Amino acid sequence: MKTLKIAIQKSGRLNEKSVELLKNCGLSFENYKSSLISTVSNFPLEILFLRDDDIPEYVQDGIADLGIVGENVINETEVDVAYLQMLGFGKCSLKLAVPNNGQIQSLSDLSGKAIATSYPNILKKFLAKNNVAADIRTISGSVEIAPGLGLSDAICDLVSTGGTLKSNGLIPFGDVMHSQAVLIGRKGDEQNPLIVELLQRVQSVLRAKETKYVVLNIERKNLDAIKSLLSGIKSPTVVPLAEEGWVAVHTVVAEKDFWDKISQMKAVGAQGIVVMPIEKIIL
Ligand code: PRT
Ligand code: ZN
Repeated sequence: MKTLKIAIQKSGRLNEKSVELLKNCGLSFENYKSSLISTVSNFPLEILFLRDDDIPEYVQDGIADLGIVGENVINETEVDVAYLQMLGFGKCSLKLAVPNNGQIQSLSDLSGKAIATSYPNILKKFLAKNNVAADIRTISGSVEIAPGLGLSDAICDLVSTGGTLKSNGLIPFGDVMHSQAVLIGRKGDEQNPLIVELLQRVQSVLRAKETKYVVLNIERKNLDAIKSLLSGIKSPTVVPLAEEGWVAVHTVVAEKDFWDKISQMKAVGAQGIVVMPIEKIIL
């Protein structure tokens, strides 16, 4: 079968998490900072290390079969690719931001104003949808300094913590889009058995991240109360303890409601609760 190629960011915000995800999928490869391509030794896959801006087109044009890239880049390059899996990292928002002098208060105040951005295509569509006729100034980096330099009245840029906006005297003003890293593929390729296999591995790693393995001790008489709290993969595993009348319960708990569940378990008599990370969950 033809060796797959996956394009990931060579260096930058998505590189480390992309490499980590592939390694967690059990793929063995060298990650030399200097190389542009790395061969996986235990799966028919080559990894191409590229600038993120090139990844969507490489996938669309078939130079790579798969790619990991931010949705913001996909939307900006206006390619037609298949979203195979949202990856939950690289989260940020593309936001409008204005100087904190109070002159621009609403979207309509942007009419006739200049907005600096590295995302002209996304911004153009957003402004058209909101009936705002503004002048888009495309700049390739350090967008946040544009108003201070007199280049623009507002900006449209990616924000994660908001620290960059703040330190440049800008206030966020409206969300243009939310973004996170996505695994993309070429449309029509979804049934390729190697892609199916790799996608299953990715999903098992993501699922495991969202859950914790929990072992607890409880008196057998309180077992039903614990069971009603749990919605594990199947019903929990129950193992008798050496002490008469007590059992150990093994289960998985979703990360998002983890602390609530632990308090509820304690309230019905759970003791000696041990929590462990899960590496993979294969359904
Ligand atoms: O060299 P290459 O072209 O591959 O990389 P790049 O410099 O274009 O991109 P890079 O590595 O900066 O970002 C890659 C991807 O990470 C982006 O396309 C987004 O999908 C995602 N991402 C997540 C972010 C941020 N968070 C982010 N905060 N990309 C950029 N930023 C910028 C932000 O604009 C600000 O200037 O980081 C700065 C700090 O942000 P605050 O809000 O935390 O201060
Ligand atoms: Zn880039």
